[in-house]
Amino acid sequence: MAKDQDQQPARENSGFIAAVVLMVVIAVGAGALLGNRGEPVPGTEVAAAPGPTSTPDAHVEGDVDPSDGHGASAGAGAEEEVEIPPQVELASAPVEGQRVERIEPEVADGVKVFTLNAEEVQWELIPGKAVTAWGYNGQVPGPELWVNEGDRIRVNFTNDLPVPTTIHWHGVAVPNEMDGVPGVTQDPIEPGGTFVYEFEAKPSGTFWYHSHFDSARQLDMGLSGAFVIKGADEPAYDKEFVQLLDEWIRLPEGRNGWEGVTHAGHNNAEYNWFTINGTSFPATPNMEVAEGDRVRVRIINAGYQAHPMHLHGKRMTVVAKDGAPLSQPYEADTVLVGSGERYDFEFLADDPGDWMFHCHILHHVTNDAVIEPGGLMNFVTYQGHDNAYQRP
Ligand SMILES: [Cu+2]
Repeated sequence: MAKDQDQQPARENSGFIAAVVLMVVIAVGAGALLGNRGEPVPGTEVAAAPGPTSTPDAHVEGDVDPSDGHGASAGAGAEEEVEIPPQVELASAPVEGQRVERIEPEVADGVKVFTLNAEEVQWELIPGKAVTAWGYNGQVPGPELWVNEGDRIRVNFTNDLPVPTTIHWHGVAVPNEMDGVPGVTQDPIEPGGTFVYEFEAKPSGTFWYHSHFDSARQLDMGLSGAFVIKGADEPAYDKEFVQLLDEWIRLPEGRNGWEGVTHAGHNNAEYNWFTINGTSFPATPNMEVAEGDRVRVRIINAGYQAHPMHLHGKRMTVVAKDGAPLSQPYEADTVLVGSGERYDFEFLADDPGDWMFHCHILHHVTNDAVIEPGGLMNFVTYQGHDNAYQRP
């Protein structure tokens, strides 16, 4: 359309009208197709097929295989035929046998002892879509570590990666020699090597741990995890959830965008998968609450892009930034979480329903740029609640 206008500036207005008419035709057509249980109609050509959560400017171009491959590699001159995006399915579709979980420490002489290793794993972003990743204890991100303020913590770490690494305790008031900066506070931990991190857990708040060696690459390969220090004066919550955000470049055959490239060869603009706690919608676990619950959600942005996280149906009460309690909590329905930042919010579960929680950069709720809904999305769901809406 824009091309035609460039070539025929005198017909700009009629071109615009034609564009509007075409968009209406497409929208009506897509609506009719979605009414047909959202199933693709064989042989139907649809240039733009907005699903229930689509944005007006959502579009798919070229011959993009939505089941695999890199969205940016659309072939020139290919047929414009794409599948209708599926409707939002409420139920999370977790990857079998793969979950990011808290691990409990052993307690020895009053010290809480965690055992961590770093290793390469094949990690499924949604069922069947694995990417080569580096994780802790076979999890991507690493397991959640929850401790109490003032606890003595020891982490026995083994490096099972083919490259050196270290662990940095982001935001935690550790002794300098526990800060994990290679060449400054410790030697890099070589492949097969070990290191013992030991410190007092302080202050309270939402923190995270991550590699600090070749960190642009190693964080992006998945080497991060949540580290929560509970304060004694925190309110009692019925439910608490960590939402750790990250982005991935997944190439065909599940190769990671970092494989075989230097830093100069890596393009931060090419992220095509977006994850909460290591998985993309619909594999993201929902936040299941009961009516009357007081709920705290701890958002950690372990990626390199900012994510405006939006909760449907009510305002979040933001109570902490980077682990620090806010002297004046504030209300918001969208919270912009920059790289490395943490925001904690709470809410009272007083409106039974299925409430979407998602990034509002809507490219980030796609998987490989062509399957919407996906990416940074899940739901606050209520135990025992029957949604009034029944899917056709
Ligand atoms: Cu985002």
